[in-house]
Amino acid sequence: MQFKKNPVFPARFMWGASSAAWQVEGAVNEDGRTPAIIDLNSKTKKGYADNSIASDHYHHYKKDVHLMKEAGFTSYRFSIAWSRIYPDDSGVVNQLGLDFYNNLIDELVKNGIEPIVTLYHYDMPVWVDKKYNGWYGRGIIAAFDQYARTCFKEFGDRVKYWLSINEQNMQICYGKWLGVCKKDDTWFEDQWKVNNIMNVCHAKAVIACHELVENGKIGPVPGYVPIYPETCKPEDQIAAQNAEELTEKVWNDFYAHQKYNGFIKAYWRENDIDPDIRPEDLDDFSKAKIDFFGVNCYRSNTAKYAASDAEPKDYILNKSGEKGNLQFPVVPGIYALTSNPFVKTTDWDWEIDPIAMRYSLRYIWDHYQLPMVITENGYGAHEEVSEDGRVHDPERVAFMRDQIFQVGRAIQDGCEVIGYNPWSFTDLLSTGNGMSKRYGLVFINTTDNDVRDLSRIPKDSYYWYSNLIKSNGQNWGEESNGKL
Ligand code: BGP
Repeated sequence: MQFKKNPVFPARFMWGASSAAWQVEGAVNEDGRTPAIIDLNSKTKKGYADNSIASDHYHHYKKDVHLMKEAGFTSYRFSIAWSRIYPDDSGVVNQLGLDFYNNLIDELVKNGIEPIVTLYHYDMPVWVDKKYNGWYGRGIIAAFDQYARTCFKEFGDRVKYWLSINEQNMQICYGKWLGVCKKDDTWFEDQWKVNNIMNVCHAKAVIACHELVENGKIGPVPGYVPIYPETCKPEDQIAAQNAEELTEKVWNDFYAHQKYNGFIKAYWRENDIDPDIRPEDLDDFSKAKIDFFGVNCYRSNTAKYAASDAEPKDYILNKSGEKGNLQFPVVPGIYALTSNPFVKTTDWDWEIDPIAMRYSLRYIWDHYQLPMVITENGYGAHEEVSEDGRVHDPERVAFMRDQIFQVGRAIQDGCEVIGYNPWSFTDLLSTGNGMSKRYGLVFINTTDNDVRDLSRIPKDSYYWYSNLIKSNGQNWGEESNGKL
C-alpha cells in the first residue's frame, strides 16, 4: 500500500545500536576470561587484527555508554562472553566477569538505556568445545543451560529483553566460515544434528528465562535475507521458496511453532538424514514459547531455478572489499542464487535494498504475528578520518535513512516493531574483514595493522541518527531525500 503521510514510530520505541562481545570488547585474557573458539577462528582470517584488542570496549565502556546517552539512545544490544562467566569446567562462576557486565548494565540503566542481551554470539569457550566436541556433543546442552541460568539470575533484575543464539541459521548455512563445522565431508548430514542441539539450547534458554526473570522476554535472532525469484517463471518462484526454506524459514518456523516444519522433515527423508531428535528435545521445544523475534536484516538475495544436473557451487563470500569478488552458490535441483540488477551493492557485494527491510518485517509478522525488534542492519564500508578531523559517511546516512523509513512503512502496514538497533554502535571487527569493513556510528581510531590511540570519533551518521531518534523518527534532516 502507498501512504500519504510519513510514518509515526510508537512511543517508547527502542532506538539504539548493536554489538557482540568478541567483536568489540578486546581484553581477551583479562580478569579471568579464557579463549573462545572465535578467537582462534578470527586469527585464521588474515590479514586483519584479531580480537585481542578489537575496539577495547572493555576498558572504554563508560565513554561508550556516555556517547549513547548523548545521542539519545533508549536501547543497546550487546552479547555476554560465556568464557568470562565460566572460564573453565570447574562450575565456578568468575566474579570479575560478572562484575564487568554488572557495571555495563548499571551504566546503561542509569542512563535510561534498555539493555537487550544476546547469550551466544559465536564465542563458545574453548573448554566447552574440547570437553563436549563443540555443538556436535549433547554435553553442551547442560553447560549452556547452566550459563544461561547464571546470566538470568545475575542480570535479570535489570535486563528484561534477552536473545538466545545469534544467527543460528547462518551458523549452520555457513558453518565452515563461522567455525561451527568440524568436518567438511560429513557436514551435509552433521549440520542437522548440530542444529537440533542448538535448538535444544535455545529452548532451554527460553524456558529458564521465563522461570527466572520477572517480566522477562526472550526471542531468537535469525539472520533474515528475503529471497526474490529472478523472474516470474514458476520454477524460479519454487527455487526462491526452496532457498528461503533452507536458509531461514526452517528456523523461523521452528522458533515460532516450536516444532520442525514439513519441508525439512521431507528434506531429511529424501536425503536419508537422521538429525537425532530425542523425545526429551520435543518436550523442551513444546515449553519454549518465544515472546518476540530479533531480526538481523542487511540485504536481499535473488534465486533462480537450478537443474538437478547443474554443477554444484559453494557460496564464496567477497573477502576483498572490492566489488565483484563473490561466487553465488548453486544447489542442484534446489536453487541457485544470482545477482539482482535492480539494486546497488556495497564494496563487499551486499545488496543495498531498503525495501528488503519492509518485506522482512511484513513476512515475519504475516507468518508469526510476534513483535519484532531489529537487532542488526547496517552498512559496511572502508573509512578514515578526514583532514578536518571528522568522519564523513554520507553513504551510511543514506542507507540508514532509507532503511529506517522502510521500518516505518512496515509499521504503517500493521507490523508490530518495537525497536531498531543497527550494527553497530562503534566500529568493531567484521567477521571476515576486521577493521577494514567498518559499520559504526562512532569511529574507533585503530586499524588492522596499527592499534593507534583507540579514540572515539562520532561520525556524521551518529549526529544524523541522534537528530532522528530524539524526534522519535520525525526529523529526517537535510539528507531527508524528500522524506519530511
Ligand atoms: C551478522 C553478525 C555480526 C556481524 C554482521 C556483519 O551476521 O551477527 O556479528 O559481523 O553480520 O557481518 P560482517 O562482519 O561479515 O560484515
